[in-house]
Amino acid sequence: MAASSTPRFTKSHSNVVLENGAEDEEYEKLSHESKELLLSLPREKGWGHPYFYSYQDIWYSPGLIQAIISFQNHFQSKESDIIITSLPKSGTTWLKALTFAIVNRNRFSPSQQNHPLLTSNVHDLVPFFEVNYYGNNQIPNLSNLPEPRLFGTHVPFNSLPDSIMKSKCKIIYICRNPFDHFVSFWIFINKVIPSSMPKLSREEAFERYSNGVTEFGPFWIHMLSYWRGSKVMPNKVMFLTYEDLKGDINFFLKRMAEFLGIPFNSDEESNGVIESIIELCSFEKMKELEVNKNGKFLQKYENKHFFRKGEVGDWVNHFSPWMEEKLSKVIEDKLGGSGLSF
Ligand code: PAP
Repeated sequence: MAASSTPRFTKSHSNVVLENGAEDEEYEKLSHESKELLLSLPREKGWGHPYFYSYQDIWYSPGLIQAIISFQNHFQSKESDIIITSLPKSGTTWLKALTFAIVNRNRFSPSQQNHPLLTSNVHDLVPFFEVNYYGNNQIPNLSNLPEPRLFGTHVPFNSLPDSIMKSKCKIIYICRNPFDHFVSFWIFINKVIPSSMPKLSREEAFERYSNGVTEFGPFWIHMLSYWRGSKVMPNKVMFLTYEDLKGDINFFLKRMAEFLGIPFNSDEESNGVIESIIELCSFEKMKELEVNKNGKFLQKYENKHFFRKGEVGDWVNHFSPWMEEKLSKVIEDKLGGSGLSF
């Protein structure tokens, strides 16, 4: 079916079938228990999936809920773990690369020609709990991974496993100005949406975004969960924004290394290690790598879609005045008084 035609959904609450007969593959693979759980959860039309379901106040596609429950029940944290957390499309790729380069700088010099970040997509080097490890009904044994273990997740703070909350592991979070966040998300989803589903118009996507219905949204609940976590547990949670990193990457790179307990020493500072990491992880460098031009993540997403413009303020090219007014109001309503602003 052509991506431009518009399939409709027929729906019993136990199955999701597109009018053209294509089923939501992800739904079909779920365990009986997960399907039962979905029956009890609020549901809204999704982006890139027929439906999202609200689990612990956050919207997810069906497969993610099963994976997150497994992650919550089975993951055993170690004190040395480092967890990169984010709202999708907020700078995850960049933050993972920076963290990988900082943590492994004694194993892999950031200026060396065969650095892993030059040949691998960073999402393969720092895998996601809910996608790579606990997706597809897997319960992985992660105890033998080399330490410190680096993981990624989009799960909000309040839904992280108890094991993470009880351990002394470190969490670095990144989010982004909702205006640019919306644009990045909408464009990305339309690039990766299955051909059996219609692309989302800007207006339709914006309506859902403003109502909080995005995968891992509402964005304000996600951001505030980590914002508050970072206030209550500043040694455990570091809160960053994409705009922070764009504004002064040198300063925030040093802060990250200090937060992780591995500050740059004066030799490293004078030998240009910080600048080498910044260069290695820069948008321009990463976007042009062969692996990021032609490779795929999870045999599904083309790596090139993780690199679009990499700018602050691109939203002005996509918003009309009514959208600006509406999103400003949502931000004021939801984040006003929290101390978090963009
Ligand atoms: P993900 O959640 O799917 O992993 P994520 O990396 O969080 O995506 O966000 C993608 C955004 O970060 C894109 O922004 P844009 O759509 O506004 O362009 C992408 O271009 C940007 N990005 C990716 N890598 C980098 C980087 N190394 N430096 C700066 N921005 C980057």
